[in-house]
Amino acid sequence: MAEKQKSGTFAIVLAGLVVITAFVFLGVVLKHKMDGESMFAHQVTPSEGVVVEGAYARANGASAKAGAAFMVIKNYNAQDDRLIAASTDVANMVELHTHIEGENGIMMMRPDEDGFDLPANGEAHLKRGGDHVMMMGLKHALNHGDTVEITLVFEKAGEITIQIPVDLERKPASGEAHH
Ligand SMILES: [Cu+2]
Repeated sequence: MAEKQKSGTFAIVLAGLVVITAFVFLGVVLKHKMDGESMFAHQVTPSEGVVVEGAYARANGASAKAGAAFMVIKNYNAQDDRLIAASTDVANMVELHTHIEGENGIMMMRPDEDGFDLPANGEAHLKRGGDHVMMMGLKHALNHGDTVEITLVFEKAGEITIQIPVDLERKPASGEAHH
């Protein structure tokens, strides 16, 4: 009888240990998930040698559902890099877009899945009628003078967050088409 009770107690203790171990494991997994909040946090190091200049954002009118951002990205590093993603709080979705000429000769924009080349010691020009950061599903109007925060994600340089002005008055540089 005493022997039976003993093994019964042992079984309960064992079951308890299994439960505790499971909870500890779950806790570790959850903590990991929260630490890795940013999708790219684990695979990039802080950016160095990549500089963004002349950036601005615009949208076509206060009721526009989408806006775009343009800039010059300079890579002072000796290795090629690539802009692979971007995000912002002002839009539901951000895509890297480029313009291609359609069958009818009309320029159309489409997502560039590969991202934008950023050659070693070179530049990437995001401009009207060319490559641009597309902000889709704007949560509010982009008013002239507003500031928009955009995080750019580079393959090697990692994340760079920039504050850029909404500029509805800037004209495309000569040779650039309207967005
Ligand atoms: Cu676009």
